[in-house]
Amino acid sequence: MRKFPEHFVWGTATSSFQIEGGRDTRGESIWDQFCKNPGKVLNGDHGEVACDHINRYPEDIQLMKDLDVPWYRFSISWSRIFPDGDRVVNEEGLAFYDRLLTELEAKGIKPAVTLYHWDLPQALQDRGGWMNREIVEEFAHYCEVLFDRFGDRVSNWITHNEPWVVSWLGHGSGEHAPGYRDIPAFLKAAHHVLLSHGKVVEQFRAKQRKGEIGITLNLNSSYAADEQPSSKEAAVRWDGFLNRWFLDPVFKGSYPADMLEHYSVYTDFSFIKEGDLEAIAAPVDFLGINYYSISYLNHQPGAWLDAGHEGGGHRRTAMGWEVYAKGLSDLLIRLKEEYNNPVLYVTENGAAYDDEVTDGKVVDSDRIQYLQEHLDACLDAIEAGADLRGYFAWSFLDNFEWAFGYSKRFGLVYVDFETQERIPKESAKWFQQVIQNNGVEVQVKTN
Ligand code: IFM
Repeated sequence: MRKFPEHFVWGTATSSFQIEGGRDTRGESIWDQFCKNPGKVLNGDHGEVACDHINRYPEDIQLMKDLDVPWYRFSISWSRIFPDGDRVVNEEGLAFYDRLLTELEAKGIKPAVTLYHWDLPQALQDRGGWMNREIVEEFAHYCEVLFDRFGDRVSNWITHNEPWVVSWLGHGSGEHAPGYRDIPAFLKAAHHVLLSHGKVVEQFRAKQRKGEIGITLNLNSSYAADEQPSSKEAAVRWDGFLNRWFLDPVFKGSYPADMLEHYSVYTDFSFIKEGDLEAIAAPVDFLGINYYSISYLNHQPGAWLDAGHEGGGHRRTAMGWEVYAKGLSDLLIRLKEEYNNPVLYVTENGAAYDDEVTDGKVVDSDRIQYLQEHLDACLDAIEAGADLRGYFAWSFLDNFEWAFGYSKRFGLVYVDFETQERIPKESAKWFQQVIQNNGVEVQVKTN
């Protein structure tokens, strides 16, 4: 068995829109709207009920407790706190998170709270959402309300979950809410998301708030598909698009020069104002990393960034994502080397598979293998000096997987969406052993 360092943080993660439901007790969010657009979400699925966590949270937290999970990462729904996107607070919304925190405290489970996991109030979208610079002040105000209310009970705050997804999938490719397909909008939205992060960190420090604050980025390792110099260049561009465009401003206070040049055909960057980059680079206490898969690139003229995708020959999850755990250790080591050895948490890692219930059990060996290999990769990175302090499995429950609706199951706990029955999968019991041992049995590496 390979052991993790003492005090390593173990947890599971979820997000508000994906599990809460309770649509009638919050304002409309951009995802409620998006789900209504025919063809945007598989099977016309929506988040009105989801896992009904709004009502079932005591049962869910008891399950977490039974599985010995010491930390829980969840997000707060902005539209539950400010239903109309103005500054009129919904006390009932705050009361829900108050009850959730009380329940967690009663079970000895520590909270890590994400402030934005994609469910923007529709009323703010109607004012331009992340494309309108005013959103920065709105986000800062929303966060202040939460810090004031819960700051003595939450020690770990994450400003944003996956700015690349918010900006690119939401504004560039249009696969996510609000569904724009507009490159300048992508760049503007990305900047405002990053700026809002920086402003919130600045004010967290200025008010000398207790606890730690950071940001979660979805990062991957981008490799050249072959030895061609043009493939290597494509991999560098893809890395710039997915990773460096977000890492560099947060850790270096600048956008990467090569990407500024690539993007200059789309925008004059006039949305970047004096002082913005200093604000974005406000020192964070940690970087959260959501890691799932890798990319292999070659030169493909006409494709986005002239980058074509090749398979790497690895096995795939139900999302079609290739499983390559070494991509995670490569990434963690690279962050140590190129970004001044930041404190790191894997805030999401996991896999969707086509789980089935047989005789009341879900035997999800593929997921166990996925998790085992990625935990092994975490240990490789720690041995190589990466300052990795914790790991949160995605997800605690099967849930609403965005454009894929309820068709993709990432949970350690199976959810029957008809009856809302919860069944811990074999992977949940396996993860419990990992937590209890603070270590993982190592198998032969298959990649
Ligand atoms: O379900 C999502 C989550 O909301 C953000 N990170 C990736 C997960 C799997 O796609």
